[in-house]
Amino acid sequence: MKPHYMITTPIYYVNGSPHVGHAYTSIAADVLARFKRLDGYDVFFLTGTDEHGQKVEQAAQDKGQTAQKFATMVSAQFRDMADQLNISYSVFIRTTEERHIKSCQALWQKIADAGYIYLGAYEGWYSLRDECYYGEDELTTAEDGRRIAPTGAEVKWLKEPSYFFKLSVWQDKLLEFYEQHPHFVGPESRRNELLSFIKSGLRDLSVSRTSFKWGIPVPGDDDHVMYVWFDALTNYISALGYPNIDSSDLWRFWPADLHLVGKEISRFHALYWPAFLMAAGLEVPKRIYSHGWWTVEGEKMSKSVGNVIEPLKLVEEFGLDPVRFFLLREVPFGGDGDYSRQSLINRMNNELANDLGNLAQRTLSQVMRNCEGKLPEIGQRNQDDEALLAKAILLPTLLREQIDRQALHEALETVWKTIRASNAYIDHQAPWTLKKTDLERMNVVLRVLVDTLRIIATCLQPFMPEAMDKLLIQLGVADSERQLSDLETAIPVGRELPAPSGIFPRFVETE
Ligand code: ME8
Repeated sequence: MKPHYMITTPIYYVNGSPHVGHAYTSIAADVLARFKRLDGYDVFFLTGTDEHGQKVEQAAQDKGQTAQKFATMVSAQFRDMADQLNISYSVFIRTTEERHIKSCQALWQKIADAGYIYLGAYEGWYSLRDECYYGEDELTTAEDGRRIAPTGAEVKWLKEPSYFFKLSVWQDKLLEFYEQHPHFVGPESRRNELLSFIKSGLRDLSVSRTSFKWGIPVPGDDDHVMYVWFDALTNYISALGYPNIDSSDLWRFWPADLHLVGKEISRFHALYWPAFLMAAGLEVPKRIYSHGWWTVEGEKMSKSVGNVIEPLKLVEEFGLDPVRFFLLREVPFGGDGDYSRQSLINRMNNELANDLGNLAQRTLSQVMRNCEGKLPEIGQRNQDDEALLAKAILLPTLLREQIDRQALHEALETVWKTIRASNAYIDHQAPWTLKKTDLERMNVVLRVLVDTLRIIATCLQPFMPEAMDKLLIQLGVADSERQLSDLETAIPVGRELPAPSGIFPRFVETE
């Protein structure tokens, strides 16, 4: 029996096309999912689209379309993006699917039956853009008198009948939960923020709307549709077959191991969602990790500035794996990052083409030329050989721990340290001169390099699946030998390697 692991991305709003921010979360989640599979886990990886709510209704109206048709079109763009980015999702959920709607209504009913939902009236400062209310103390006033939310969105005074979720009664339970699960929220700074938010006092949460129709009807009261966040968060269990938890084979994946989200939605995931689940008597996910936000050449990405980076255009120009690598290598995961074309090109040329690409090329071309293209014997190793191999052999252990902390940038830096050490080793050992002086030693050096490259390529598969597939083929590693656990078994001496070819071309600006 394999251990199991469930990971999710946010489900993306279909009010606009996918951009590099969405691609970032999906790629990061994909790396984590692939790493867990590589390590022998049975992985359930969920992504999808969030299709209800006033923002979507309005975006559809602006385009003169029905909300359903518009949502279907934009959802297809998100799915296409996921496919083109090689995102290995298990299920792509849409919140307009019947199974999801039924699931939300069942969850609502369960919470209402338990006494945690009541009808009241809501009035307050509402932001259409953020789809939430703000307190007076959170607002600023613009020069023209408009009231502005901390996100920069305009707010308007709104009054409507509304169902409320009794969030206030969960305050102590949440605090207790946070105390008992110190790793529930990452990074640490986010956990502290959320803790002080809880301690400042939780108010009941308005969970229905009457001001628009594009949403899931509240059971027993068709005048109300569910607040889009109640609807959206439920995707994480509707995809597993909730409420049919006894008959659904997928329910074994609950509670999820990780909800990966952007930092702006951590409150929804780390407060409201656990409270809903506790109220329904369900288990709470194990961890919520929020990563930072990307800006573009120092500016916030926005349609009006015209600086939105489309992920598929990046891929077209630079190739998929270099883009995946760049996004995860460039900034510490959890912190904010800035996209700049030049830094992408630098990473591609320095770290992919020079550091890793050349190492592979230099090693494999010599095996081809000087060992008849066959894997040399392990032979008699000296201290230098053992030191490099010891570094490489340690990689899976180091990476496991880093991946479980979502420290993706650290994982890459760890691998790159071994790549740099391998380059220093090849320069120092100079197998090209050993060819003339000591053939036996040359064989040992080349074998050490091939074995080190095999470990490096195996560990990098989650980050750059296509490029590492190419490299592993060139290293003579069969499909059935690519799990972390396979690294304990040496590739037999004499295995024939195919002719090597470049894996990471240098990027040269054309004009
Ligand atoms: O919030 N930098 O959907 P959304 C980094 N439907 N990540 C970014 C980003 C940026 N500039 N822009 C977007 C929603 N993201 C809800 C979620 S979940 C139950 C419901 C990523 O389309 C990041 O993951 O606004 C962020 O949390 C998500 O896209 C927001 O996507």
